Amino acid sequence: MGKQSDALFQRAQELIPGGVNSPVRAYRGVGGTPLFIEQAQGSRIFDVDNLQYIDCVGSWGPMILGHGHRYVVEAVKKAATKGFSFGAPTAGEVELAEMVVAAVPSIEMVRLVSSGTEATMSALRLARAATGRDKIMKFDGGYHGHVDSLLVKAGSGGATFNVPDSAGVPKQVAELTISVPYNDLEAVRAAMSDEVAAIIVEPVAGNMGCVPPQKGFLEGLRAICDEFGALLILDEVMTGFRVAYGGAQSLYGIRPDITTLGKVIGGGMPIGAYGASRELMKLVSPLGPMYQAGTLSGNPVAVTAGRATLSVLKNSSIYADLEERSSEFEAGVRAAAEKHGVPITFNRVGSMWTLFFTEGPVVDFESANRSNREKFARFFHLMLAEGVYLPPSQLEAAFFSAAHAKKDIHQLIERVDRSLKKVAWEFEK
Ligand code: KE4
Repeated sequence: MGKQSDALFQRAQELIPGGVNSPVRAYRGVGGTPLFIEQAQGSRIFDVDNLQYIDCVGSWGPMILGHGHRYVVEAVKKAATKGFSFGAPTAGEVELAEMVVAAVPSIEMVRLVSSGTEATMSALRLARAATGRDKIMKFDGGYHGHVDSLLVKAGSGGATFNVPDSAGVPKQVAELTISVPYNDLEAVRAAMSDEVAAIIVEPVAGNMGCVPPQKGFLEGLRAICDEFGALLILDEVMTGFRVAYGGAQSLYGIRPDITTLGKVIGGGMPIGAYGASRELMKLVSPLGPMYQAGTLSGNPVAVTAGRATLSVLKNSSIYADLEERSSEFEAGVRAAAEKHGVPITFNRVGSMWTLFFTEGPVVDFESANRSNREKFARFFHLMLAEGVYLPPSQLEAAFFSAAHAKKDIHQLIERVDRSLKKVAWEFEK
């Protein structure tokens, strides 16, 4: 794409596996050289060759306000001058905890960590400590971070690279994880037992592409967990404060036992969190026997970014605006696909969405995998050339932010139209 990105990628590949610090960034799912990003502002991202793109990745979810939101930047600048890290409690952590507890009714107590992976890893340990059971149930194509127990039939990069079961996970550990198809309550019931400590689920799947829960699915998981004495973990790292201020659980009216959070609550800085009832969280050290710790947990600068982000989101019209613009975009994409005769499925919840190159419906990992990845890869590069930065994998969700103005949406629809016209010409003739 650009000379500087090419040169940097050459250097990076000598020093960092795949030249990236997270696999999906390497464009293995779409081919070509990843863009190296120099800066971003609002809905736009700029690469090191100073080429500009409308950003539909938003750092994989965190940047719901758009890049460089003035209030957040000023708050972080101020916090940084007071000190980066103390390894001691700070008032900001109490305030962020109060905001999370106030926003998510199922959370009475919360522990801050530094990534979504740490959050889900801790949530599993808490569920096992609380139930005394070892088995975990997850869903094919579900991705919950790179936790050993959860790198079984994993989505996101695992699925993109066709390595859903990671090397290096001991067989004895992997055998404790049961994975069944998403949206399939019969399969859950058939695989369920009183050895299962918890079912962990993305309440809206985002790591096999965006796959919403079918009617009754989440309610069914709640009932099955209650019947078998297992805990329900809603992994809201992606959906928390994204699909609604109270997360997917507030949207669908589901009360989990444990919730994991990340991304938006850090506003782009490294934060994760897990929360539950007071009774469950009293098991967590130093109160109880379940150990979890972190040098930078509750980092004051990261926490400031999160607090500032949530305070802008709270009581704002942002979610309504995101819904309106995202649905306008969806209508435009559907019309363009229809006009050019390209079979697609468009799944969306709020401002998280995926355009699948398959007739659909896409309701689980198997149907998501029926997508034509070659078409997606071509579409990805056509859109990149049009100045649109999409997630470099068919099996990832895309995101809009509050900074995506109506004009951005209109430009995006025009660019999708031109790109789908070319895809039609190249694949559908
Ligand atoms: P992190 O450890 O990457 O902060 O969070 C892991 C995680 C947990 N749960 C859900 C539902 C997630 O979506 C994620 C991370 N999402 C991916 C995007 N598919 C992060 C992008 C990446 O791996 O580079």
